Amino acid sequence: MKVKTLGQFIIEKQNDFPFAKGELSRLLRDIGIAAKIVNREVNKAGLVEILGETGETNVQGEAVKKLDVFANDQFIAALKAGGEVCAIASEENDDIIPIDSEISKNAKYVVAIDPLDGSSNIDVNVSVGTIFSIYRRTTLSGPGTLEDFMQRGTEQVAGGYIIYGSSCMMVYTTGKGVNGFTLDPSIGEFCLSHPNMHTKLQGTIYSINEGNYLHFPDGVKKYIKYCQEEDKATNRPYSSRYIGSGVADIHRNLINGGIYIYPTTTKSPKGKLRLLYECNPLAFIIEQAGGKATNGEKRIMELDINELHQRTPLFLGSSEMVDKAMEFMATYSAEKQISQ
Ligand code: P6P
Repeated sequence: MKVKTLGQFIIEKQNDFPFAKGELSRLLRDIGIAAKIVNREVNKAGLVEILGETGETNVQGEAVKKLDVFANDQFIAALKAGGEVCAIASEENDDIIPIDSEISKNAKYVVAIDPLDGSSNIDVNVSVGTIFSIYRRTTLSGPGTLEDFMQRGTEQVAGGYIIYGSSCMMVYTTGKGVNGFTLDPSIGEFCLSHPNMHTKLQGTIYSINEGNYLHFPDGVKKYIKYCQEEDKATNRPYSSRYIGSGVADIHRNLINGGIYIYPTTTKSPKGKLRLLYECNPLAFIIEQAGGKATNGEKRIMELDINELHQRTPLFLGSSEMVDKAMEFMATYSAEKQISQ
């Protein structure tokens, strides 16, 4: 099969956007460059100098791993150097990073990013990922502001993730389907390997941290029991697969079918995953691939956002599985839902 690189694909698809003058193309290319640099270090994570913790904690109160900091620095540097964004929001930074440079003075976009999701898995060699979301700025000029990020997921220009696993893949959408690119280290290029990705309407995998079972909403408890029932006609019991790295679980479910659920728990009464730079981009991708993403009641991409690190429950994956989980939530947990 003729190899098509990410760069060639982006230029080819640029015609999907008649008014595009190449800024988004360059922005996606900048993200790809940072991803290759991060992948190189993730692959060397077994070496002492970048393992272990910095001793700091991030805004989420989580121990920050050196590779977290490295990945954050790489994406911020690449986005600043590319000149296409006027501000960045990162899981690793309490506040937004306004960009006020000569080359970015006409920047039209802002990027929200989780530079290394699942980083607690770094030291045990489990796949980790980067998740990113791109919006058009809503403010008129100058460095971007918090307001530029307070947009619903439906306003996203692009959403994507990079998974640093058995191979390094970049998967993204600009609203015209989902495409996956695998890094070919021999040429240092992401090459189109999964064109026009679609998830199955129905899968047989459910991904959830059942250690929190006691504190799940009743609807989630009932759905888990439904997944575990014997019923050949509906291929149950399903398989439970939970890696603890959301990008890895969601990527597997995107390809094989399945549902990922991170509901409310006592430790995370509003859910654990963040709306801006995890749930919205992942929801954009899964919807474009024929799946669904809700907070247990409402479509993720229609939730109002009013704080940078806002959390939400997440039910994401094959549409018939999300529908079934929603049925149980409506029947058993409606009154407890965090409605927005
Ligand atoms: P728990 C990683 O921290 C993350 O945000 C997701 O990638 C992952 O699925 C989840 O949290 C793991 O959380 O509480 O099950 O360890």
